Amino acid sequence: MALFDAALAASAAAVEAMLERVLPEDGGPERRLFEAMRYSTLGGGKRLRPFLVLAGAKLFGVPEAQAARAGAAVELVHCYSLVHDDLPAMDDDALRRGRPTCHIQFDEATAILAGDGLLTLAFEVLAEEATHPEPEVRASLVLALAKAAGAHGMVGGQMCDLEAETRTLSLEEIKRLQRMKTGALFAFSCEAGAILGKAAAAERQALLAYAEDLGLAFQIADDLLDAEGTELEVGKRVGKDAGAGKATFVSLLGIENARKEAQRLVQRARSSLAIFGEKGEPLCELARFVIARRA
Ligand code: GRG
Repeated sequence: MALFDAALAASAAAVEAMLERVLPEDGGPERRLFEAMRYSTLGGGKRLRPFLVLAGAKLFGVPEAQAARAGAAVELVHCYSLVHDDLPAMDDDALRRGRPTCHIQFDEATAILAGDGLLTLAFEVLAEEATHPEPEVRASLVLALAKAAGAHGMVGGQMCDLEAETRTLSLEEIKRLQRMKTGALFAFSCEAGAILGKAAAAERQALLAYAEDLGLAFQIADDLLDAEGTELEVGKRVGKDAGAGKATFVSLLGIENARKEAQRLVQRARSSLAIFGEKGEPLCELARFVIARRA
């Protein structure tokens, strides 16, 4: 586990250095926007999605500088989603990553613009030549991230999530919602390395199968933390789902069965990586981490 912690810290450091480089700073009258973008991106976070990009890219011998750009792009989209998710019109949260949320630290309009700025910057980073010398590869990355983040992916999932506040969803409906809301970005993160490294179809399929189970296991762990964790540990408000009367994996399965389901999914995620042999070990370790984490 110490080895995995070191690998996660190293990948986070590589991506944070890239984020530091690509995020705008200084500026004239728009300086406040730049500050809000940097505040929302550089202040903590586990950097799980960039880890998936870097570990996946390593399987195919992709240079780390290229992988770090794709990792930074997915983290920018993730951070934008958190900024918008915290807004009063959405979850209305004041605490994120142990600090005031963007609209509390700045103001609502600035938080909306900061989210917009982060989302569009992600595509700029992917489209730049430094991400990959071949335009087709860059276009594939842009397309995959657009699909994952958009109406058939994360944003669509968020819409379904809002609907979940007005009626009780079934387990199948919750799985679909979570595959879109959180799973799609996990899937992109796993696919990005395969796109950069022009992986064979079977390898790409294996990574996608891993990502699907990992995403659901991650969400069950998130539901468990919401039900059992403390605000201090998790760095954000907890007990939200029960408070909103929302059906979740935990409310439908119960704590024990939800935990067992997360373990089953992690086992299956790990078995999808068999094709990579020992080289798949960092991704196996990440799957274990995702359900053992306390934040
Ligand atoms: C366009 C208004 C608008 C919204 C965008 C908000 C949104 C669409 C989607 C929401 C996506 C979202 C917030 C999903 C929650 C996923 C989740 C549990 C995030 C926390 O992820 P971690 O644990 O966080 O990886 P850290 O802080 O470690 O990065």
